[in-house]
Amino acid sequence: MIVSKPVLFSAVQPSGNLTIGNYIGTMRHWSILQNNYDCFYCIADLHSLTVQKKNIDLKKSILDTLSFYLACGVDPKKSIIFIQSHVYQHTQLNWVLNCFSQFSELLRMTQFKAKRNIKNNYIKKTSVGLFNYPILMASDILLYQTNFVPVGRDQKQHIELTRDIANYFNSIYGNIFELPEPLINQYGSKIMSLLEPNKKMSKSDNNQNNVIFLLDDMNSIILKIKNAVTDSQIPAKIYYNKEQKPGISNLLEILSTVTNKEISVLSKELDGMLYSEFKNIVSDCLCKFLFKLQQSYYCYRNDESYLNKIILEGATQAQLKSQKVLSEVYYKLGLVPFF
Ligand code: AQP
Repeated sequence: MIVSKPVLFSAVQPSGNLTIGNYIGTMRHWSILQNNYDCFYCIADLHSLTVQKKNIDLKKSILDTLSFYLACGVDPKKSIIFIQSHVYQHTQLNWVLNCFSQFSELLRMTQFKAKRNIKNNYIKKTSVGLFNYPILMASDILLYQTNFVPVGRDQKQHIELTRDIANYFNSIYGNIFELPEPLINQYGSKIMSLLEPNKKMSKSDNNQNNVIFLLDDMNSIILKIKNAVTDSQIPAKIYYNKEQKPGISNLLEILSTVTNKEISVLSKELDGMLYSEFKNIVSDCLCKFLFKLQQSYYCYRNDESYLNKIILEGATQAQLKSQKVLSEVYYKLGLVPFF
């Protein structure tokens, strides 16, 4: 008897250079998860159109993102890796789900409220796409009968919305969609900006010193960590408490990921150290970790024919899987099948 594995879907928008936040919040888990789940790893290129940025080479950014997926250990023999715009079913289901989503619910989305206020690096307009992108995200997830979605904490509300939309559709047409659950880790699910540790670290931050990019050179990493905001507690103490010590806690979460050590273990090891000594350890470990990741990244990035092969195979497999669900949805809606 073949026992099917639970389905897992995850995606990153190629909306700029990937950050250590994207890695810690989601991508670091992907290689392990692919052993126990049927994984769909999507490059959400259509999502990155929602906020139009100056100076972004989308094609390059898509291939960069794919190369990082591979460098993080995603294996195309175990997982389906694809580009969202290559699987037309996403935008087709998107339209249907638009018609089953509540305007008032979308108005509550905190990411929309936050992003519409960011101006400097963007063309100063709020697109309809930015407003309804959570519905495209719901389509991405529901098309594969997804059970689990590993995400950073900022995306939790969008998964709840996805469940609401699926529930509403199911209540009318029967149990068509699986209801997805978010997978959110206790630590690292919201890596904060280095200079403003109360704000999420984001690829599109105007201040690059707020962000560790996965492709940062070693000198920049050392400088950025050295300048990271901590606190003025006397005597200085290194321990984890996100409310009282957001800067130190953020650095601890980063250190924990790159050393693969529990925060409780690190707190004991670092007890009594000066903040400057602690920062040296963080930048040293981070540099070693990112240097290795970057080496692997460049091996893939320099082989575009291999990347194109993966893109083609991934799209073919994802189209096959998603068409089944889309056809069922169209059938339930009473649309005439196209032969
Ligand atoms: N700072 C973060 N800490 C933990 N997880 C994070 N994620 C993003 N930033 C952090 C998670 O990474 C996944 C992919 O994110 P995305 O690129 O699709 O969208 P985003 O959340 O809008 O990411 P950014 O970096 O903030 O991009 P921009 O600046 O373009 O909006 C998601 O699971 C996300 O939670």
